[in-house]
This record gives sequence, structure tokens and C-alpha cells, in this order.
Amino acid sequence: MNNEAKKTVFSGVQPTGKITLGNYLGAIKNWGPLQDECNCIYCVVDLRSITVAQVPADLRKNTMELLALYIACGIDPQKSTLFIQSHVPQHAELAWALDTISYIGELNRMTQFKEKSRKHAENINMGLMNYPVLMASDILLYQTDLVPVGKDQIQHLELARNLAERFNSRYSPTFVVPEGLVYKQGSSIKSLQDPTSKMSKSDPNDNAIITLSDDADTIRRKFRRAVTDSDTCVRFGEDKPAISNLLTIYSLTSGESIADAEQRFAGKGYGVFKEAVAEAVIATVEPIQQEQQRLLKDKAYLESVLKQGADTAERIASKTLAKVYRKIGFIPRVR
Ligand code: AQP
Repeated sequence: MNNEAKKTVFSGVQPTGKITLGNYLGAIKNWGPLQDECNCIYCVVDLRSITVAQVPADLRKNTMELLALYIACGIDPQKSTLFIQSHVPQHAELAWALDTISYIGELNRMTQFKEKSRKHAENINMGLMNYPVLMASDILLYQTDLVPVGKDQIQHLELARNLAERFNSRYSPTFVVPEGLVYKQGSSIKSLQDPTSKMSKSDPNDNAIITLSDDADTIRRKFRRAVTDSDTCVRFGEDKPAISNLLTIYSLTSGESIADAEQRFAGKGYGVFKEAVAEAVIATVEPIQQEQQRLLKDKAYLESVLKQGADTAERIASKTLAKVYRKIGFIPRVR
């Protein structure tokens, strides 16, 4: 397929801490397989991360680790565009223009804004409220067709679609209206300590999350401590949120279907099942960790990926932004 006929895919993860199994199974794992049939653009979303206070040295470290992780998870810089959001200034510039067509009421209603405001009551900043507009800017700048996301981001994607349509109807067709790509399995991996809430990097309870940098013993210990449901049956179902979550994790990491796993663990009890989940996760993350560590030692290579990615991204982004500015009525700068 030539590049023109391919759909454009955009997605990203914030370098806000240790990347979780939720980020991996709900997002990054799905990115690699799209590379051959789509034009894929994957971003380390650092501008967004500062809506919650970050320690500068940690942010730098997390950003490079996340880039290396993308590649270790199978994103090939020769096939996909990989870059850091703050390297392409058009993201912030388009966000400003989109801000002027976003309503305070619609941003105020965002579930994640409400949740993060509760969690960070001491720092309810404008960026926290505005961040879905920045996310819309990320997506719309690349004339994105498809956005692979976990369930928690659907509401933000809906805003991106609304803003695209609003701008298109106020001026004239400018943006592609993006579609979400939410996978049936893994789009909402839950906390190991509370299966009613999602697994999140920023969860203060370390036992609630598996991170992609956890070693084998830590992973075994966390699954051993994972909460379970009241009976002892390994079965998927709405009445069994904890075991359903573990079954989903097992299925996505072992490749076995949930129905087969239910049969395999029938009558075996939770202990045996949890051990198997841990081993399947370890077998998935260990090769990724090794490759990530190898890449992190090759700073020159990572920098070359970033340079090439930012150049490609900026070329596309500046074209879209120029079009937006023209439609709004801004006078182009004379060069
Ligand atoms: N638990 C999850 N299950 C499935 N998908 C998930 N994602 C996040 N958590 C889960 C998906 O990962 C992508 C990147 O997310 P992000 O870093 O941009 O922000 P987030 O959704 O806020 O992720 P976290 O881990 O919860 O970060 P913090 O704690 O910093 O807020 C998205 O596609 C998301 O859907």
C-alpha cells in the first residue's frame, strides 16, 4: 500500500512514572501490529505530564525510558514516527487555537479532570482542566484517522472529534475527524488491589500495579497479594471483577483464550492460578526489559531516533497549523 492510501494512527503515553501493565496491554502492545498497514505516529507526551507536579530529573529519565520502551515493545523507528511532544512546538500552538473553541463546561465535566482534581486537590491547575484540548491538538495536528486508546481515554477522544467538527463547520473542512480504536480485551486493566478502579501509574499503592520494570520476584509477590473474589472458582464474569481482571491479564500475556484458561484452572484454586498469571506476565516483560536496558545504553541511537521523529512530525504538524492559522485569519509570516 502506498503511504497516501494508508490511514494515519496517533497515540502516546505520558512519562509520568513507571509504565504499568495497563498502559502496555491497553495501549503500547497494540501499536506495533499497526505499523505495516498504517502511517503510525507515536509520541512521548511530556507536555501533558506536567499537569501533575513532576521532579525534573525524574521526568527526563522517564521520558528516555519510555522512548526506549516503545522501541523495545516492537515499535520500529524505521516504520513509525517516534518523538517527544515538547520537541514539536505546534502542539502547544494548536492547543491555544482549540482552546478558543472549547467550552469551560465541557472540560469541567471530564471524568479524568474530576478524578485528578480529587487526587491533587492542592494543585488543580488550568493545565489539568485543559489537557484534553492539548490531546485533541496532538491528534488533529497529524490529520489522524485512528487513535488506539484504553477505555479511560474515550471521553477525551470524543472531545477531539467535537473540536474537529466544530472547527470544520465554523471555518471550512480542515481536520480529519478521528475514530477511536478500543480493543475488546485489555482496554481497561484494573488495579490488583481494587478491581473497580483502573491500574494507574500514579497509584500510591505499589501493590496495586505491575510496572514494566518490576523484576520477577516483585511480580510474583504482587500477584500473590492481589485481591480475589468471594468464591474460589476461576471464572470470567461481571460478578467476579478481580478474577476477570487476572484472566484478562493471563489471556493477553499467555496468548490462551479466556475460555481455555477457565478450563485449565477449573478446580485448581486461586493460588495455582495466580502463579500462572505471574509467570505469563514475567515471560512477557522480561525480554522487553532486556531490550529496553540495551537501548538505554545507546544514547546516540535514541537521539537519532528523536531527531528523525521530531523532523518528520514537525513537517506534518506545521502544515496543519499553517492551514488552521490561514482559516482563522492570521497573516502568514513573511520569510
Ligand atoms: N489500566 C489501563 N488499562 C488499559 N489501558 C490503560 N491506559 C492507561 N491505563 C490503562 C492507556 O494507556 C495510554 C496512556 O495513558 P497516559 O499515560 O496518557 O495516561 P493515563 O490514561 O492517565 O494513564 P495512567 O497510567 O493512569 O497515568 P496517570 O496515573 O499518570 O494518570 C492511554 O491509551 C490509556 O488509555
